[in-house]
Amino acid sequence: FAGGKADAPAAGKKDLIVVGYAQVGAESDWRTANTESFKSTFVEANGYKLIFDDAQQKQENQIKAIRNFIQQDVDYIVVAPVVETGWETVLAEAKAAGIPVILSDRMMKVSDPSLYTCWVGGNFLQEGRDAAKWLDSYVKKSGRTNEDLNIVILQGTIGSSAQVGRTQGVTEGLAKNPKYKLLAKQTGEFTQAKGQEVMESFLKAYPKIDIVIAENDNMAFGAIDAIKAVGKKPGKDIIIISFDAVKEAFNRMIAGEINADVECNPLHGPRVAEIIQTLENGGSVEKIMYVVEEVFDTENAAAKLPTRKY
Ligand code: GYE
Repeated sequence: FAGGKADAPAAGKKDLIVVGYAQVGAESDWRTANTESFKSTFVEANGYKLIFDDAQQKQENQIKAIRNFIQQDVDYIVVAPVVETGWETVLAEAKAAGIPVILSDRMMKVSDPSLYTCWVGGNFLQEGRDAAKWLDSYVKKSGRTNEDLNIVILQGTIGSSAQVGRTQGVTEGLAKNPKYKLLAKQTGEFTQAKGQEVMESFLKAYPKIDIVIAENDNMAFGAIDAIKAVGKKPGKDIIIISFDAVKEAFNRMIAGEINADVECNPLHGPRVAEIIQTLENGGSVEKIMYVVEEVFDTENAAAKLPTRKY
């Protein structure tokens, strides 16, 4: 024959494992690092063929991508779900086709956990709690315990598990101290442009803002520009706490513009590959796998920067 599956693999060369990755989009530095992690891991030299789809932050696009993967009869489907809910139907279709679905990064809320194989990612609730804890220690150290502190939150994509967990962790923590006054929280969609826009409107609406909590670094970068534009000093006049801890955030901490950053590790490619290898070998994997993460601030940023991988 010429072509066709029958004569494809040469002797000794195993079939490639075909993986469809339904990615959220390209909204942030974190996301770029995550995409790169998958694209560099799932290569032919490692025995894979990757079909990559960028959903441009739209759930309907991700659902379409998953349906395409099913039609192409891929070996595994990996999803970083934009939002938590609304997945039952398409996951049931994957299950009926016998294709395992691995969730990575953000979580899904489904009534039947057998609809996906496992999940690996950051503990967003813990990250939110860690941000509030850092604020507590900052307030003590800087002797501001008797001050009323006005706080705004730039939230991520509403309904994404990264937003839900971080907002919950942060607001729980803030509620423990009556000196913390949460003025407003609003989504900046995890993007720099929207983060800047929302921060501009916060600065207009509230003459005294002491603390900004940005649910990712790119929104923090946008907020920094908005703060500078009104002649205030980010990191000094207004304390900034962020999430992700991408390289540029380390530069901003070193410059004193971001005060603290809660790490969220995007390098899930090798983790998902390990899961797939375990499954290929007939092994079983944990249902929920959290990645260990740290908190960085202006005190250790310079020392840590050389060790950072994203
Ligand atoms: O924090 C943000 C990205 O889901 C953890 O998505 C991820 C978040 C990350 O856009 O930068």
